[in-house]
Amino acid sequence: MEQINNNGYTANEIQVLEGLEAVRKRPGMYIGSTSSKGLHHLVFEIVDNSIDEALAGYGNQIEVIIHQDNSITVIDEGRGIPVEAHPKMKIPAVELVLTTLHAGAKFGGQGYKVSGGLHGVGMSVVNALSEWLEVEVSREDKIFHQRYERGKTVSKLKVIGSSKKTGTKIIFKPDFKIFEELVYDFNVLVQRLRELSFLNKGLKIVLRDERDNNESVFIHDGGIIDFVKYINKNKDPVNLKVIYFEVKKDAVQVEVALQYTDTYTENIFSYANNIHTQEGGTHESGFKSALTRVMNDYARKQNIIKENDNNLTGEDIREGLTAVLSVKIPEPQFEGQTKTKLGNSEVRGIVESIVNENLSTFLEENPAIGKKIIEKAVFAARAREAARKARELTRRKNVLENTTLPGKLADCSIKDPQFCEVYLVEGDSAGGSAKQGRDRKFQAILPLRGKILNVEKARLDKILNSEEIRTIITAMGTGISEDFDLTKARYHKIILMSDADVDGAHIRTLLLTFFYRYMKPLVEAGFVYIAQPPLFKVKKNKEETYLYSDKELESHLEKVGRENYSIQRYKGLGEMNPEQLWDTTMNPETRTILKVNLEDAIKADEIFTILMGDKVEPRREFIQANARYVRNLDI
Ligand code: 0RA
Repeated sequence: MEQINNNGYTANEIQVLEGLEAVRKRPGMYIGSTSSKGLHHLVFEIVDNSIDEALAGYGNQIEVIIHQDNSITVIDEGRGIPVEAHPKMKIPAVELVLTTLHAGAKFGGQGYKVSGGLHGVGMSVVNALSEWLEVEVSREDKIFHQRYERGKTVSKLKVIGSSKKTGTKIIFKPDFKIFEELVYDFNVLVQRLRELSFLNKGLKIVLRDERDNNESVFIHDGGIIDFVKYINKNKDPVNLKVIYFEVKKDAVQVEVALQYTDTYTENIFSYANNIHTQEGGTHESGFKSALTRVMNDYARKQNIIKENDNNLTGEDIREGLTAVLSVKIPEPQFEGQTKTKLGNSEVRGIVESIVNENLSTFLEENPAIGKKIIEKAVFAARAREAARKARELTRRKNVLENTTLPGKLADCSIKDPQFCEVYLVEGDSAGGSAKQGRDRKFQAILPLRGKILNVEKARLDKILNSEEIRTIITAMGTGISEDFDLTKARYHKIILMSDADVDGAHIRTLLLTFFYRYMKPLVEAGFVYIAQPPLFKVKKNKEETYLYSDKELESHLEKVGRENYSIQRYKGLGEMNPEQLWDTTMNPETRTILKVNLEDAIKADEIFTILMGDKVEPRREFIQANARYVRNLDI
């Protein structure tokens, strides 16, 4: 006879419950964090399962609803989670899936399981971390229902109605005992659901927010072709029609979409089983080598590059390229620091041969487009050669002057970069105050004169001709682009400090654009910050208070009473003396600095293209739409 404890569970099942207790004890191990990120992760975990069902050919619509109380419903039109009793455990399969770690894999393990990928912790983790969760399965003409609380079953699986349709509906409320943040951000869900709809063509995803009756519907019959168009919507294309092919080989499904634009940046977004492989991997390297090879072969065949000319480099060929590469494979292996690098070695050759064959064919059939693309790459190669010469010149100059560091940099005395910070300061006068006010042990100051070159509108050779930019590069110590080396960074905090006015905002954006385009790993490492100087000083009797926003000013004035006070509005950093600058903006004990976070590379690319690129109309729209958030953003 089986031991039954006072919860009414059998010994077998107790083990199951203990499994989920582990999830509640260390949620971070299963969903990364209990911050807002983890909270949103719960939704994606459920949605991934519905997408697996759709990819297996069952159902093509998924609905996500945010309720008033921030509980979430996910509905799909798949087969419905099986309900029959597990032969050994004697509990319904659906209950097992929701109360056992990794039980999902035991059922119908066919097809490409997204849920076997990066996150793939299974729906039981969502259940464990929810105050409550209810499931409704429509199957066999019936609707089944079951409820759980904090991962524990609280009601039997019951038939609550009948239905001719099939599908699964899951409602859950994230547990306030687990999560630091309980409010869902519509835009965070939009971002990922839109991405999923691009990656799974024809799949309709509806997102409804009952808190403010907002709704977005995502459906892209063009799949990743639409994705590329979306990324390029504010750029001018070289090939109007997106190049696309989709091929399946040895259970590996490969989809490629690409379009060249007249920009200078390379944008390759690669995915494996719907997971953005930020660190690349075998699929991406297979793609890149095929692209380089096909383009060079074609250029030689067309006699655009001659017998004695060098080959075009991969970088020349990828200048201005936007590509989405999506592979779906049975058992993806994720490696790398953030587990976003595809490791399956067999995928490299498969992608490489597919791209070789299909891209060659495309170029043969579309010679006019092929010629345009090759000519662009040849131009890029020339510019790169000019840049290389400029760079060598810079190197040689530095050697001649016998000092790598620019004269106007006031360096810090400590040498361990981990503890060092550098302030890039707008203007010589603020630079002077900062030099006097700083703690010279660990704070370096680099004053910048006025606006740096807009790197979005220039190629590398021109960029390197700018003295201001060369100064920044030498001060950072890392080199740029292909020469960039994060381990050589001289400071682990790079703090942009500019005036709180229109020009200051412009300078900040120019600097950010430069760091994003030429020293991206520095941004990704979280080394780039924005200083927050105060906007106001309120003086009442002898007491002075610094305030950092209009809102702060308002609530401060409520407190002190609106009599006998004076307000000073700071327009520039130069209006503060060294001591004030230290107290308000530079002292690590009291200052606030904003870390520049570019987790979403697509969004970041879009913002920089819009803000710094050629087109005026999207820029105006962006600024109008974001005016409330970005004070004084004027480009
Ligand atoms: C296991 C087996 C089968 C379907 C599912 C799981 C399934 C899971 C989820 C999660 C959300 N929606 C879902 N839809 C289906 C196959 C069942 C069969 O063969 O009928």
